[in-house]
Amino acid sequence: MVIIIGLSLKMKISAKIVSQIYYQILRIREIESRISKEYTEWKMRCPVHLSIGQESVAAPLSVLFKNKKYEVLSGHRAHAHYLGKGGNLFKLISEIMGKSTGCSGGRGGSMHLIDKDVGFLLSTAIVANSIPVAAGVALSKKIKKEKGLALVFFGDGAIEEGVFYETINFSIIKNLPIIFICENNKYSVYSNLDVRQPKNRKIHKMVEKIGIKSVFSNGLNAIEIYQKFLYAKNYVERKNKPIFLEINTYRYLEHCGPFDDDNLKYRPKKEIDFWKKNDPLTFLEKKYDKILNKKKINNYKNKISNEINLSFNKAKRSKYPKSSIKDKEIYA
Ligand SMILES: Cc1ncc(C[n+]2csc(CCOP(=O)(O)OP(=O)(O)O)c2C)c(N)n1
Ligand SMILES: [Mg+2]
Repeated sequence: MVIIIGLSLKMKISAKIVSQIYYQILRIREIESRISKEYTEWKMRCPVHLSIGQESVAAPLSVLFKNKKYEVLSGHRAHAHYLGKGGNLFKLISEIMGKSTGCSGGRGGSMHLIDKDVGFLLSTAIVANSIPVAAGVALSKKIKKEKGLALVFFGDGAIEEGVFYETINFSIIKNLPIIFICENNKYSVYSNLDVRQPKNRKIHKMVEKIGIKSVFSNGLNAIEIYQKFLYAKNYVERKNKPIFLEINTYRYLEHCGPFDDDNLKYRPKKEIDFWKKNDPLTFLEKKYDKILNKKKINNYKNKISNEINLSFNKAKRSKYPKSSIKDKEIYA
């Protein structure tokens, strides 16, 4: 099958792309699940915001944006983006364990991942904080006439911060090479969008009215997400303009931590069941059953399991940073 690359949303998809996207979703799922499982062993002490359920948003990075000319910034829920971008699993686990072999030297933890070697510039605990920084990255690229673009991931809660609107405005005026990705999981901690934003608001439609091209993707279908990312990439690279992408998705676990918190009942059971029934992995397995057969999936699982075992064991054996460097490269 051929992929028609262009500014059309009607693209054919190859078996290779389906397999690559599925593999990356599965890989992120298995890694996040292992973090969740091992968290109670007290080897990881920093807070973790896991992306189980939301993996398909990050998966296209591994196919479309691996090159270092594409620079990624993220927020507090960043493991998936780091992994999708080609971040090293051993360095991620080391970082969460606070080891010197971590991507941020063991001093950042889960919410402060930095790995310039793969074009992952930063993640931050302050909601919306990375949005203006990403515009700065894009502006710098434009001034220096560098190839590539900036991608910034944030949640539906981040668009409630003033800096989001300032940055969208600035990026339109300056024609910045940037993709804004709003990962809409409907919740900011325990609060549903209903109590935070006007009823029936469609975020991408509201943002489009500011004057930026906006695209929505159904988060249930990872291949649609991939197609929308490809469209966004072509749009920015050919038109030299910014674009906004809203993807609806759902987190399975608690806002922060390794467990589920369904007992708190802030999310209707019907809603949780709907998303889990339409899990991104099951969706792809059903839709592309000829490509994603049992043998292939088992091979993938074995490969991923080996990678996870090696990385976790090596991270556990690694050393903590020396106290003499405790004041270096720290910002507050
Ligand atoms: C400026 C700021 N306000 C509040 C918080 C506390 N806080 C941390 S995560 C979060 C929820 C953000 O929701 P969203 O942006 O939708 O991301 P999600 O957790 O759903 O991925 C909040 C309010 C913070 N870290 N920074
Ligand atoms: Mg959210």
